[in-house]
Amino acid sequence: MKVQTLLKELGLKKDNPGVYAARWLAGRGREPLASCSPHDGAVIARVQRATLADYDRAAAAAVAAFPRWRDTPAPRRGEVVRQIGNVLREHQEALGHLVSLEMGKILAEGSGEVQEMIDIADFAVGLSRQLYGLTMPSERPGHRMYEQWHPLGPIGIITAFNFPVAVWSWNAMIAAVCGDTMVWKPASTTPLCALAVQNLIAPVLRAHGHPGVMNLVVGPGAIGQAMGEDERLGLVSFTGSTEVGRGVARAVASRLGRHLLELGGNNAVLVMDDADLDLAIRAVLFGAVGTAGQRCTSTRRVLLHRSIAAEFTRRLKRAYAQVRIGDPRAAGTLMGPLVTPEAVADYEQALERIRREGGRILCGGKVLRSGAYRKGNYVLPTLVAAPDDLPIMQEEVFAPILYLVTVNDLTEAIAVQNDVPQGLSSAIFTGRVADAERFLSHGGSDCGIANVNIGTSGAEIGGAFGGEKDTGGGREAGSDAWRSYMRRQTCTLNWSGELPLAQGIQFG
Ligand code: UN1
Repeated sequence: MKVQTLLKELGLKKDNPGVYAARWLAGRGREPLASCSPHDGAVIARVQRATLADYDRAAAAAVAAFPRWRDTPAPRRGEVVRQIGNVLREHQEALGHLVSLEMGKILAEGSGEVQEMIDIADFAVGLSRQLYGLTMPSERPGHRMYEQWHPLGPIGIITAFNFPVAVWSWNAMIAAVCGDTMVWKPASTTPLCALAVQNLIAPVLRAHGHPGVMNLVVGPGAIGQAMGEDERLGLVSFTGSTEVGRGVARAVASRLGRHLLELGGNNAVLVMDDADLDLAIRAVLFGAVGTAGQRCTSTRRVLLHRSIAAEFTRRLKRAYAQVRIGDPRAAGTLMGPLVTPEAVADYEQALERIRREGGRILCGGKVLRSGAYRKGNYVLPTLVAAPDDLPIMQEEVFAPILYLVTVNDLTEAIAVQNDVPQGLSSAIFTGRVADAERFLSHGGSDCGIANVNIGTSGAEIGGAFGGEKDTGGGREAGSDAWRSYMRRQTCTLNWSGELPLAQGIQFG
C-alpha cells in the first residue's frame, strides 16, 4: 500500500501540520512533531504537539461528556463500541500498514495488533450486558444485600510506542462500556497511529451524539505528568517503563486516585530436558525476535536444562541466521527496525555492558549500518551465553537481545526465573504434568502470566493481562479487568419495617 493512499484512507495528510489535531483541539503556540519511519528515517507526516492548555480542554471535554454517557444504558454503550469495532474491521489493512510504517513491526504483526483491537471491541460488546455484581445473604431478616458497579468517571490512558493502537483499545473499549469517558496520550513516536484511530472512531461517536467520550492529546511527557496529577481523572492507566510508571503512580496515589500500571517485563522461557525442542525454538524465536524484541512480553531469557542446552543453542543459532531483517512492510521480513536511533544506542550500550560483565555474544551483536539498512534503525538479533548472575540480565532492554542460561533442574530454573525485579510473563516447555503444575503452583512462576508449551508473548485478549513486582500489578483486557474502570457500591435494602443492627448490637 502506497504511503499517500494509506494516509488518505485514514484521514491523514502528509504536509498539513496540525490539521488532524485542530479537528478536535484548537490553540496556538504548538510545535510540530515529526513522525519518522524507523525504516529509513523519512518524515511520514507532521503533527502539532498539544500544549498543557490543549490537554486541559481535552480533559474538560471528557468531564462534560461523562453525565450523558454514564446515563446511557450499558448495552447501548456496547452498541457504540460494536460500531467502533466494525470501523476497525473495515480499515484493518490500512491501520495495520500504518502501525508497521510508523512503529516498524512487520505487517503480520501490525495487522495482528488491529485484530487485537477488534477482538477487545467484541469482548466489550458482550461485557456491556455482563457488568455483574454479587448478591449476598444479609444476616438481618427482611434485608437484601448486593453490590453494583457504577461508571467511574473520566479516565486517562497513557500508551507506549510498541503497541501504538492495541493497548489503547484494551483500556478504551472496556472503559467505554463501563460508562467512563477518557483522554488518551499516545507515545510521541507514534502520533499518526493515534490520530488515525481518532479519525476512524470520531464519526461513530459523533453519530451517536457522544463526541467527547474519547479524546486524544498528542504531546510531551509533561502532559502525562499532568494526567497523573489531575483530580478529574479517577483512573490513570499507564503502559511504559518502570521508572516513568513509578512517577505516575506516585502522582496518582498522592491524590488517592487509581492507577493501572503495565510496566517492564523480563520474561523467561524454561526449557526442560524432555521439552519438544521444535516447539520451544519456534516459540523462543517469535518471543525474542518478534516485534524486534520490543514487546513488554518479549522473551529476554531462556533457561536451558543442562542436558539439552547445547543442542537447543545450536538449533536456535541456526534459526537466528535465517531471520530476514528489513523493511517491515516487505513480504518475507521477520524482523523490522528498532523504533528510534535512541533505541539503537540503548542496544549498543547493552552490548558493551554484556561484554564487560562477562556475557558471551554467540551471534548478532551488531548495528546494521550499510546498504539498505543505512538510514534505518536496524540491528542484528543477538544471542548471549550468560552466567545466571549477569548484572544486566536484571534489567529490561527493549531490543532483540536474548540471554541463554544453563540450569541443572526445575528448582533452579524457577529460582533463576523469579530472581529479577519484573514479573510479567513466563513459560515452561515440558511434557511432564508434574513439572508444568509445579511451575504453575504458588511456589512456581511469580509472574502475572505463566504458560506451558507456548511462549511468553502473544497473549489473547480474553485473559487479564499484566504482571507483578516492577511490572506494576495492573490487569487489563479480559476476565474481570473491567472492575478497575468502575466503582463498586455495596447496597443493603431493608424491607422488614424493623431496624435490626448488624452484629446484633442493641442500641438504646
Ligand atoms: C505489550 O508489549 O505492551 O501478549 C503488550 C502480547 C501482546 C501484548 C503485548 N498481546 O505480547
